[in-house]
Amino acid sequence: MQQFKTLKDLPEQDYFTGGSSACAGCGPSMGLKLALKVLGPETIIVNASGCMTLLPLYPNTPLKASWIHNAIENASSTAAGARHGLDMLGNKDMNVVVYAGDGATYDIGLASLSAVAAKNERIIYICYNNQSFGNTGFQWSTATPYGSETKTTPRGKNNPTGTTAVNKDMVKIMGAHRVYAATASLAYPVDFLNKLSRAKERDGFSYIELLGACTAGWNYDPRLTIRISKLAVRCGMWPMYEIENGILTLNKDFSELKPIDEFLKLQGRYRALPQDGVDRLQVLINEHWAELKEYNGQRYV
Ligand SMILES: Cc1ncc(C[n+]2csc(CCOP(=O)(O)OP(=O)(O)O)c2C)c(N)n1
Ligand code: SF4
Ligand SMILES: [Mg+2]
Repeated sequence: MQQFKTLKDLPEQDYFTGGSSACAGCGPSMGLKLALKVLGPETIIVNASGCMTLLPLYPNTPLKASWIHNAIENASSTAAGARHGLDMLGNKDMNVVVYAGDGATYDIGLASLSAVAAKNERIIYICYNNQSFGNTGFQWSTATPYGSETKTTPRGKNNPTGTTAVNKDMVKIMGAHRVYAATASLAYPVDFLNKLSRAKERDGFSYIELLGACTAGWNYDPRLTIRISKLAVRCGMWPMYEIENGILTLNKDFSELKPIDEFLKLQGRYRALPQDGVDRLQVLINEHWAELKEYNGQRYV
């Protein structure tokens, strides 16, 4: 298994080159660029409709790997079909990777994802989570965090909180499918690549969820993508952990979390969140962090 220790170990070769139509500083694009460094050109990327769908538009593509775009509902089923076809041809080496957003993963494509994970198909599923239905104008998804403002959960006189629902715990749900499930961050590329490298070697389904900072939807300066990604981890908004055979391992442990305010204040989607909303969000984060610390190294699901 290919193992990376420092940033210097990251392959120089890029399979995601110039000519992308995504926003400057787009986190999900950076994620795909990194992922292809370890997956390589012998990869079929199965994409569910979302922002990334606009990367390859015939006859142009910034990608040096194969790409299948399909409906939001069924990226997982398409990937399973591709895997079976390759297996029948005796091609075990080609990677089949789903690259889908949170709306496609948590919401519209959840049924097919669950079925394919339950069958433990040999697929790597990467959910790039920008915490909204981004491509259609930043609407609420079940991955949207409490207190964040979206087009369909706007702040107003009657609802100063914006999003009042608490986001779904998708990594736990996938861990409960008894597959490999992990979080990843653009601020920790070595960890992300090692998780992918491991997933590549596994004889079964792997689910990796990457926090995909979204400059347009989260409303921040594009230069801050990595800083915001790092703060998400340090503030406990995006804990780094993995679940394998139901056992939880915390990959980045901190004796103390930074206050969530440090993450919030850089983004327009939290502007005007009242203090009681910030406090409630901090409680939710602390509870989740305490749960992860408690189960670290033990059966979690
Ligand atoms: C069944 C269905 N409903 C709605 C749409 C319209 N649609 C296209 S992209 C998109 C957003 C998908 O959100 P997400 O999966 O989070 O990806 P992102 O746009 O954030 O990259 C939606 C709703 C669609 N293509 N199919
Ligand atoms: S809207 Fe967000 S996810 Fe979509 S291309 Fe722009 S930065 Fe990337
Ligand atoms: Mg999204």
